[in-house]
Amino acid sequence: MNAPKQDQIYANERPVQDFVFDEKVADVFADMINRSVPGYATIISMIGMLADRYCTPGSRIYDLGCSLGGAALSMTHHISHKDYRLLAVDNSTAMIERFRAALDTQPDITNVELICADLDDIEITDASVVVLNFTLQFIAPERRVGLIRRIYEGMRPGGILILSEKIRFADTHLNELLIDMYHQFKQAQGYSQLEISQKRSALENVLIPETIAAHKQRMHEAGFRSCDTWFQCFNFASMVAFKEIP
Ligand code: GEK
Repeated sequence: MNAPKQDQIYANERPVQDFVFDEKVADVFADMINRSVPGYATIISMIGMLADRYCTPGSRIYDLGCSLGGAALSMTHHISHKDYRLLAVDNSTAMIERFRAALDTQPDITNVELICADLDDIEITDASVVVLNFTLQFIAPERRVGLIRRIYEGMRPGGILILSEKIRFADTHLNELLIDMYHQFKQAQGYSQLEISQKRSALENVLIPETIAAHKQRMHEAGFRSCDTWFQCFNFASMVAFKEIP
């Protein structure tokens, strides 16, 4: 396989504009997310393992905000049976087109459906596994509770929701420390100070992080009784919530 194209979007000085998932971003996204999210490869692989454990026969699996299909493809590779449908949704045409092209090279995968739509406009039903891998952070905060509720309602009892997010910390000192450590991580991945600061400005109004406590409370309000963090590195975490069997 060819090495992914290197992300140089913020390498040169440019006017501040809100970050969007356009052609330019989609083109370098594999490199961008791997060098920008500590533990991304581990999270992707573990999502596959979790899905294998929880995907029940005849159910649906959702990858919401699928981008190029990292989580979706990991799930298809890990789940030991084929009796499920995977719906991968993203509202970026550029992402869905590239994911579709990648799927076309894997004709043995026949149970994946790609949907180019806003998460507000899709129906969630009969789901045993739902994945929001670094997507909820891009949804306006006031729309988040409605989405988590719809996911809960659309899930089979015994199913799981996996929610990965960039997080913030209530303690100011800890928050600053972990952001700083994150920036050190990005530098170690080859990003310059200019790239780090320009990307940070572009994401300022677009990616709104919350505390783990806020996520847990929202999940609880939506109906999930069991929810906790299964992965964390600096200010990035992944949680799993379980829909109880009555
Ligand atoms: C991965 N999960 O590689 N409706 C649909 N899609 C949306 C919406 C929305 N309202 N808002 C944002 N997106 C992936 C990575 S990236 C995370 C997810 C990141 C989509 C957006 O187009 C983008 O593809 C994705 O959510 C977020 O496992 O870039 O940090």
